Amino acid sequence: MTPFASHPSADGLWTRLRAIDGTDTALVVEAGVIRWTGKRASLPARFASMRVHDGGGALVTPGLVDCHTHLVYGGQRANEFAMRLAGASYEEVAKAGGGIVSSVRATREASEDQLFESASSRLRNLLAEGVCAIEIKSGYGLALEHERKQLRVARRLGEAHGVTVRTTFLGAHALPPEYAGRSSDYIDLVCTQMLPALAAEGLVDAVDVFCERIAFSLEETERVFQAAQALGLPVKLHAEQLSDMGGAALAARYGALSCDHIEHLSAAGIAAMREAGTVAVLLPGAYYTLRDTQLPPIAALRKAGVPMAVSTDHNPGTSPALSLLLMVNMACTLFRLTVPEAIDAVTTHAARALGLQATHGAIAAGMPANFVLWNLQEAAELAYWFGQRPVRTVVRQGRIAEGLGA
Ligand code: DI6
Ligand code: FE
Repeated sequence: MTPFASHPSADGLWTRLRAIDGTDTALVVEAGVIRWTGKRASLPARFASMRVHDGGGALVTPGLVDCHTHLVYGGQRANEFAMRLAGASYEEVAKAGGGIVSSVRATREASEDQLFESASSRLRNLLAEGVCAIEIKSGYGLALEHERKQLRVARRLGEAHGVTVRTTFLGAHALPPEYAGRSSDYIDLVCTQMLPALAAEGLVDAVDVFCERIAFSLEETERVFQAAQALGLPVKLHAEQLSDMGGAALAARYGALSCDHIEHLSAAGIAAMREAGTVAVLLPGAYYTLRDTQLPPIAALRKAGVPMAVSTDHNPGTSPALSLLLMVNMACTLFRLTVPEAIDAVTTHAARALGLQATHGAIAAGMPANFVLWNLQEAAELAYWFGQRPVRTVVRQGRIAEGLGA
């Protein structure tokens, strides 16, 4: 693999670009940072002599942000997909020893290098589509050494591929088999040993819990949030995916960055999220794979002004999705997001769901250069096509990562 640091620098004047609103635009990159952006005609004279990158009229957007993934795991679960096609429900598969726990087995068996290789090949699909920042959760190790292995791989992926990675500790994803019937003891382990140790190693940017009747209760979720808060770590939550547990309101009380899934989110949950400034992360890939019929309360979220993000939720069980653009299409088609909402959902709002709004999800002076040139005429095409790879050029962390011979 070519080291990312040897990719060509994106420094210079990027011109003949079309902004999302259709206006003619240009931008200047210096030392990997966007120094200026605006109409070409108003380019300050001091930039006029810079090396020119001709955009050729391409549409330009901020680099995409995939704000909820479980990218690092061993094996895959196509067999369960087949079981569900033969009639089993997700919960039945989980109860029969499949589900998350089967990925836990495979993840524990895999070496760090094996996990790195398999996750790298998945990550390449996302990067080729313009992803410039990604969240990666643990949660398939469920024991200190294996959660550590997953999070170390996540950090390595960021370095090797030159992509911003935010790691999320999801030790409370499922009950490991050795703790069967001892959920409270496992949560103790998560709070008093796993999380403090991994945080001390600098491996944790945020903390998440799967709050659900097949996973952890509201009370257990709160214990994990308290442990995170004591360490000064932000929280997020897998909330109200299969039932209304009241998780979103709890997460909002802890100032959560985001509540994710939220198909069964209540009016009280929405109000609490609005108060706390918590982002609603919509995951159409899981909704689609599970053939869910309970739509997230989009109209109410919109009315309340809760920012909505969209992500792949890449995971081997409920969303083996490796295309964020496909999720954009699905968020529009299945959830009825408008095109501007769907674009914000994978840029500015997704960045906010990771606490990265100062550096990602927008094209603005002072931000690191993360942007994508698309072979498209208009912004609606980003949501309209599916299965197309319309990327022309990706500039990631100030380097030309894809296209232009990179
Ligand atoms: N919610 C999900 O949809 C995934 N995890 C979670 O907390 C499912 C993960 C899996 O089935 O492996
Ligand atoms: Fe998830």
